[in-house]
Amino acid sequence: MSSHSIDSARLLGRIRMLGDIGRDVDGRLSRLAASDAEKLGRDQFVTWIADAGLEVAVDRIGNIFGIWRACGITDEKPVILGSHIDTVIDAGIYDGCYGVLSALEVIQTLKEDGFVPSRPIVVAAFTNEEGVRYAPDMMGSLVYAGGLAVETALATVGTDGTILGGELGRIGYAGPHEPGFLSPHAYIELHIEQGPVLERESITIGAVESVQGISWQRVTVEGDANHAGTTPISMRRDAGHAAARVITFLRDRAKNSNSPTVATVGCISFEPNAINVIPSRATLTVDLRDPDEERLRQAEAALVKFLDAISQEEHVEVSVERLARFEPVRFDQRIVAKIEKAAKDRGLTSRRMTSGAGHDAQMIARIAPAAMIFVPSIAGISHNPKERTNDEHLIAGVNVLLDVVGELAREVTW
Ligand code: HGY
Ligand code: MN
Ligand code: MN
Repeated sequence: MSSHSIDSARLLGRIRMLGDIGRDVDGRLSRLAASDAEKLGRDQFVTWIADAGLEVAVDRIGNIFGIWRACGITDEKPVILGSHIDTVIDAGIYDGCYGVLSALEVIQTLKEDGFVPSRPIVVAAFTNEEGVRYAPDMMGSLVYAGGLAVETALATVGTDGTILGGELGRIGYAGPHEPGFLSPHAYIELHIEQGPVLERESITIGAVESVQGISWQRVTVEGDANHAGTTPISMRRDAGHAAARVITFLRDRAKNSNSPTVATVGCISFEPNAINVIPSRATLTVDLRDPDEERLRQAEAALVKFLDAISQEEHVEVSVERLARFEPVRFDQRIVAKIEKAAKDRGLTSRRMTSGAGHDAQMIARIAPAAMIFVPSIAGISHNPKERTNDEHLIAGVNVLLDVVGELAREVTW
């Protein structure tokens, strides 16, 4: 257990302060990637890392890094810790931001306490983890890990018709560094669980050993607009009704699957979207997830089959666009064990678990040993302004992060 201890008031104050940055006129927190609201959050984070005496670096996809090269160490691979500060729409204040600000707090504490690492220690805030404005999600870390060409990512068209590269340039975060310019010795991410498991089992620390697979698609159903009053049901090519059948099919299949498969239709729109016009077009997003790759493939295949059937029965055309596809990821068991030991040394309960949510760690795991630390979410709520974690758990998580990072940063390359 480290002899250092973080400045809890500084950390909790920053979480709350960042949580107030970028709210809309209704007070909702919607700091979407590369938006004006997110620029305000980015600027505040850069100020904090610069004030902490870290070297600020931004790469071409807008990932922000605060680099501590103690004693001028440059040739050793760094320990990188971080997460993201972009949010979903009407978000809570902990998702991503807790991990980034805790990472900064750990580095600042170690630096202030005169800790002497054998390698640089770096805080990272990855661009567009949420994928709400530009798909796929975890985009900045995916590009950083070499899973998506930076030019392709920069050319991504957003749900609002903007181009990511143009937006990053407009907000001043189209940085000079090539993604991947720092090759990590290890990567570790602290995050709220965003689900009900830890709270339900009264466990404080999640030693996350894997992340489930994710499949995102956009489905477009084309029918015929027609009069809501004069058109007999038998003559309709109703894109809205066909879309509704897709939603209930996905939910019923997941519910009856006796497996952890989950399915969500988070976005839907009708055209022309008028009360007395049969929808000519319905556009919906499908988010399928499963910890098992084979079951995830089966879920995708079942959807294809259902869409074929729907197009026959409802006399509509259906097209599908792939938005994201990530297989399940296993983290580095050596680091997971360090997390469990750090929790135990601090007298904290812990359990191994799979992450239901996607995270930047699953991308960085492609290029370095990586793992995650979870703390409980009250009532398992997240992606919702009611997202909460109590201060005692927030601090417990950062202390475990501090201990694990202290160990990883002392490791010499053998
Ligand atoms: O979609 C996710 O799981 C993450 O919040 N981007
Ligand atoms: Mn997150
Ligand atoms: Mn999220």
